[in-house]
Amino acid sequence: MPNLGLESPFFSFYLRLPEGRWDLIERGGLRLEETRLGVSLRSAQGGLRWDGALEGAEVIHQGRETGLHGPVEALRLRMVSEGLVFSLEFALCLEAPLFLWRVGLLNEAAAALWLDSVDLLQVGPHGQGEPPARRRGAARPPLGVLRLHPDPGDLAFFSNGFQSWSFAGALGPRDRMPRTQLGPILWPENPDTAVPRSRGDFVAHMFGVLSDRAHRRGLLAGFLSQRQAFGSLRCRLARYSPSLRLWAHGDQVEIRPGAAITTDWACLQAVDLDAPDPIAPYLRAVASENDVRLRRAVPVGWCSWYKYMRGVSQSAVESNLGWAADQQAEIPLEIVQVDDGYQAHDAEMLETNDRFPAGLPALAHSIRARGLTPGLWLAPFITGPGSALARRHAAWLLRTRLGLPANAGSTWAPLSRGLDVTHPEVIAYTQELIRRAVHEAGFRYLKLDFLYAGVLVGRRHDPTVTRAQALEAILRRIREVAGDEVTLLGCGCPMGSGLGVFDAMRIGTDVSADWHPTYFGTQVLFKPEPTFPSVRNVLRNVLARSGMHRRWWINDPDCLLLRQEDTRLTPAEVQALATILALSGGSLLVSDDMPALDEERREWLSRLLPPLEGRLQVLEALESGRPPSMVLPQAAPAGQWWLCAALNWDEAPRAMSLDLRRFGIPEADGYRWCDPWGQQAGVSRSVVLDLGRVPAHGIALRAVRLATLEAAWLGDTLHLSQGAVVTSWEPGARRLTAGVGLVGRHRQGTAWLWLPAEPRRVALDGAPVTWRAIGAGIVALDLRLAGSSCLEVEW
Ligand code: 9PG
Repeated sequence: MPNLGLESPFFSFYLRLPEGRWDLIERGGLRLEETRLGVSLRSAQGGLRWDGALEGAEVIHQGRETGLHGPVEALRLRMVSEGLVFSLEFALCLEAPLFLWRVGLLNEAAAALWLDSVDLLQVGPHGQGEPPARRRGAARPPLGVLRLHPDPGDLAFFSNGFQSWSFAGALGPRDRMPRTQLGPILWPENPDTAVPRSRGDFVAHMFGVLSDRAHRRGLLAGFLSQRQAFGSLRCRLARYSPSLRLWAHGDQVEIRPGAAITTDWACLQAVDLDAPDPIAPYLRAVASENDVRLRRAVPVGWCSWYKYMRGVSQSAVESNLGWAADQQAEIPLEIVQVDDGYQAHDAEMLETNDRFPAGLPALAHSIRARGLTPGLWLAPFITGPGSALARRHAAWLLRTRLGLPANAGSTWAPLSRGLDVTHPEVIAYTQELIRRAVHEAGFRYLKLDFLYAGVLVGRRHDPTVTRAQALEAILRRIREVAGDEVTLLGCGCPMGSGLGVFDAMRIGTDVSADWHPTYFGTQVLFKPEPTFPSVRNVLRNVLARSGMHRRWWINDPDCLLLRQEDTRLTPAEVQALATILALSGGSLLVSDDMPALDEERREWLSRLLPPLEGRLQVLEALESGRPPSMVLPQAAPAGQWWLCAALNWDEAPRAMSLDLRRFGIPEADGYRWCDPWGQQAGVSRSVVLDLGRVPAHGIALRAVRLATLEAAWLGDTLHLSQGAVVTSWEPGARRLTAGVGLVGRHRQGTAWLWLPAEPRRVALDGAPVTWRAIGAGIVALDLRLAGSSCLEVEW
């Protein structure tokens, strides 16, 4: 059989026969050559490995077709070998720089097989990564080459972590894979993937991006879904011969005679590092593959955890509820979410302890009675080792092959245990828990936490499903029972498993009132921890995973802490947290003792509501572990503008500037800017805005607009968007008429306008407005808004 090929406007693909190795050549210069597949299995007799060779394979189909990912050129082959039928599918998308492929396996033999892993991609000198080849001492044939550029430059790898709390970010050749020093005390990462220890040697889960920072090119490798198997990557950076392995975890799943398994689609995307949204083709393909529907508004509210922790009480919830209800006109929080700590004991999640004398249904009712949405935390798959549940239902605990309960980490309780989510009684218990929380107690927002505890490595009641399949099945049941009207938030959840199920997903570790990880007042040992609660770790993940927002779900960056007492955060750090959470557009839950907040922090919160529209673009997210620059483009009646921010990750103040060309802002004769935190506005002829000294861990925010000859809104202290309060804008030659206000809200503050001439009259709903000229055509207005008003300016 001759070699087979596929062509798209982006790639050429060649499958070399009979070796089964393949090449992918991109028009922009990226090349993968002699890449190979492989499957590792076990039979009762011992290990088996198919190395991807396609002797005797037949082509089932070759041609153009249209599916979920638009028109593709597709190729399907089938090969039979010793009772196993391997099927291979390759597809080149014609409208996006995507290459997709997957491997199927049908057991036509008389005996069962157990799946170790399916390698979708092995390339480079270390392409095989792990054993088994090495374990058995087999000779390792040279594997192909991966080149991002003919003369490779400075490489970096972006690693997406396994679950919500895991590290996500970019790493360079001198870095080591971030790992916890707290060992098994912390939650287990994807438990059957070792974390490499040498420099430039990394793992990622679901997807990762290898890039060449000098030539601004990258390669994304990953999976479009995590329904069939968890997928991982291992990447070793070496300038001339980086290695990449992409595999699907088989979890030793049993493939009985007649049974089949097909991997999720693997995917490669060519990446332009300078594009405004460099991995959008992949992120969109994942959303369509998983039938993601964004049907909910961004959650906004209050959460009990970071103020009260396990000591939360009904009276604490009621006092914050009372505050939220009373403040609606200024601070419209919607959700009041009770977190961990209400339970009597861990066998009966919905039975409350004596700090909640009225019980959950009454509490949910009182929240609804005040016009807010009741929310509840539940951790359905984790339990303590001595819990009543563990004692009563020993068979529900997932066990290792040695019969010992699998370790879920000492996170929720010391030596936590995970449940076997394939056990019919566990499924029934979970459904009942959700049914009661939603349909009996009346909660409309559920935070489902510690979900990784459902995918520990062990022997399951149903040995024929992978960990990913087991989690997918139970999460779908949860959604069915909860119904479509309930907002579900995934937390501590393997990222891909939440797709199509959760409305919102936690995308980072827990926040805390410290910039760096701190434990009992010390940073010794804890400071470098990559996933320990801290603002630094939260912000790193928020920036790394911003592209998922409003594509995969609503990103939940974790809570905002505004308190001015009982915190180690400086005002600049609180402002950085507040600004980035708001710019991220994700869920906005505040977790303080609200009645105790001072006026300044209350005012900060009111500026963040309602949440901002759009998706934050983080300029160096794929190439720097501490990306400083971000932009949120805005378009509204007040025109088009850009919210540009620079974060100072350093421990000391630093002079910073914004080169507007890098933020996707067109070149113009001049720019106008507003600094809402610093309460200043100005004009600039230069395309580089000087930000002055940004405090340690502080942020500088500028709303930037192109200079025109028409009257323009430059920004305000009313809403962080710097323009969402403008509902209509009609500038004329001598006068301006504008609608301003936020529905149902009282707001008072300053707005900065640029006007062609000094105003003769400024009025709000006919009443005069105080204003002052601050130079360069800019006037500052003092506005007091109640709902919608009409602003008139004449000059
Ligand atoms: C309630 C909390 C909050 C929080 C969740 C989750 O590794 N750990 O020890 C660890 C403990 C707690 C934790 C995350 C990790 O927090 O993210 O918002 O709901 O549970 O117990």
